[in-house]
Amino acid sequence: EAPGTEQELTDGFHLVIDALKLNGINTIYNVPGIPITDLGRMAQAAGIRVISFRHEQNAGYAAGIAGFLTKKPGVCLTVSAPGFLNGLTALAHATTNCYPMILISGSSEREIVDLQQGDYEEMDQLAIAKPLCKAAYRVLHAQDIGIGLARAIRAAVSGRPGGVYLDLPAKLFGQVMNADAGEKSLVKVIDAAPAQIPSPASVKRALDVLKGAKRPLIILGKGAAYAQADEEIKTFVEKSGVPFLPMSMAKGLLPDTHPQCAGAARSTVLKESDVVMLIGARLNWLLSHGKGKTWGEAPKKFIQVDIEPREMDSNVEIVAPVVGDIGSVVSAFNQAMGAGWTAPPAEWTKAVSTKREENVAKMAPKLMNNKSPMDYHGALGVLKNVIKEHPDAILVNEGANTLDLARGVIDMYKPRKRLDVGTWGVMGIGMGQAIAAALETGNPVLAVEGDSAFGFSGMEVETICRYNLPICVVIFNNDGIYRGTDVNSANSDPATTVFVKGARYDKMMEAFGGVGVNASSPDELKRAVNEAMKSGKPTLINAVIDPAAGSESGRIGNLNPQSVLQKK
Ligand code: OXT
Ligand code: ADP
Ligand code: MG
Repeated sequence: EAPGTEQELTDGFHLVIDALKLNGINTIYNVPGIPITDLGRMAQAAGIRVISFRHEQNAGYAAGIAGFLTKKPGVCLTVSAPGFLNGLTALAHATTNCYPMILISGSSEREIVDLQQGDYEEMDQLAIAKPLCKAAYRVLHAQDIGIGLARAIRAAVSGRPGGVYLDLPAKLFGQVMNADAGEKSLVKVIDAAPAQIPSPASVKRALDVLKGAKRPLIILGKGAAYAQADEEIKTFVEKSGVPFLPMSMAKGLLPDTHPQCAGAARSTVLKESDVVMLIGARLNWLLSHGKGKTWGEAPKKFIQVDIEPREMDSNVEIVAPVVGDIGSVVSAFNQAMGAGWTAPPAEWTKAVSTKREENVAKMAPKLMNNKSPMDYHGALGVLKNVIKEHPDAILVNEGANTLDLARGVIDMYKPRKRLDVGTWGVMGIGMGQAIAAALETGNPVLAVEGDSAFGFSGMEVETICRYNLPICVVIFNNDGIYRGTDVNSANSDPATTVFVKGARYDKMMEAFGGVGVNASSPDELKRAVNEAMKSGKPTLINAVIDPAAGSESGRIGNLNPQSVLQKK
């Protein structure tokens, strides 16, 4: 070959990395291995943050919550078959929760997989992923990498956000092409999540229904938190004068201490309201499907704001559906309301605030108790003050009693600061979400974890130490699931819901160089958490909770099926 005629080349590895960077994706959550080890190395060398986890499910939960926090798809990268399946739970979770996420998985060669000839980690991953996510694509040729990633990004963030699977067979990475042609093949996605403007008629209809209400209620869901339309939402709620009820991950959109917040009067407002406006919240099990005892006798009219048209009438009739993105819809509300909006009847707003003050006052003394071992309220009283003093800290929360009681006790003050188990009530989101929250926001993280919940992702404390993240994990250690007191009288096996008594989870953190503390009283807990917030060092506090303090399934014990044969 004559000098000067050599072609500059690129390959599949570099095209994937260039395509990610072109679209502003600067973090990958992964577990390395064949065939994606070098992809991770090269991505890191190219300036992408590649965060390596100990299990793909945790990397996937990290990617999903990164999507929720940033409105950009969080990317999880896994190896074939088993790694893919480990990541798939998180992809399905992201889809269920409407978080934008892309699971990129290496895969085996099509020729062998399709003839089922037993390739290394053989599996028809695309077919398996398809029913569990919003969209699934495979790229077979290097020149299609740009388009493939563009489709994945757009599918993840446009309309109702969700999880997307992108299948990259091992052979693709080594495919070579001309570098210029490669660069030209990349696609920068323009306006990936276009504004979806509501029809003026739907806006008017919704406001007319709200205006006619005697006992109106606004329910804010995690879609409203996701939308990042914080100012518009605050303006709308305050202008309307309507009491608002935040779903758990919408807490803090307006402070829980806001005079219109009805969080502490939940059952009252659900029962007594006559018009309910849902903003980015679904009438699923968490809202008792919009009917039954929870919603009381009085007839209800529902207004629903959602980007997904098919969400309307999913459980009950929606008299005023408003389809659009929450930012556009709520600004349209604000404009259409004008100056002449009258607040709801004082009788109603007064009744709500009275109920709320009653409930808050009833809880207050419990939060001050100084028992040792602690009960939930004694321990949570301490953590409530920590968040009050550090309103920018992100609270990650999972468990049963640990989840339900922390949700009620710990007030949130700012949007998107409470991250929890979401729509499925899944255990295992803890460490993955804590890691992504710390990395994506730079804020300190307080992870409040049931001892069972923590076990699903506990090995990631090594990851927390490795990246030296400002995460303080508090384990509510009551020796088991719901309680540590169950006894099996049939044989010498422990009861199914109990763990080793008096376990010392703090030692796990010490094993990797972090700070471990055993706290058996509220005072000890307070000292340890304050120290962690001050130092920013990876910390794990084993908070010793009375094993008898919890109740079966926390606040949702009613969902357990009962055997008629069971002897009492
Ligand atoms: O109005 P009323 O009077 O009703 O009062 C309400 C509020 O007004 C009031 N309130 C307040 N009062 C005073 N002050 C303030 N600030 C205040 N705020 C509120 O309090 C009450 C209650 O309010 P709340 O909470 O808003 O209302 P409520 O009625 O509870 O709301 C209903 C729901 C449904 C919206 C709510 O309960 C909710 O969001 N629930 C989510 C529940 C959930 O998702 N749970 C997790 C799943 S449980 C189970 O499945 C578990 N597993 C199985 C498993 C899972 N999940 N995943 C996987 C992968 N494998 C297995 C397991 C293994 S939990 C679990 C482990 C459990 O053990 P741990 O050791 O981890 O945890 P511990 O239990 O601690 O041992
Ligand atoms: P929660 O559990 O807090 O009640 P859900 O996850 O049930 O919340 O509901 C979130 C809803 O928000 C979904 O129906 C989703 O389609 C919707 N949503 C998400 N993002 C937006 C957005 N930007 N604009 C409008 N609706 C949105
Ligand atoms: Mg427990």
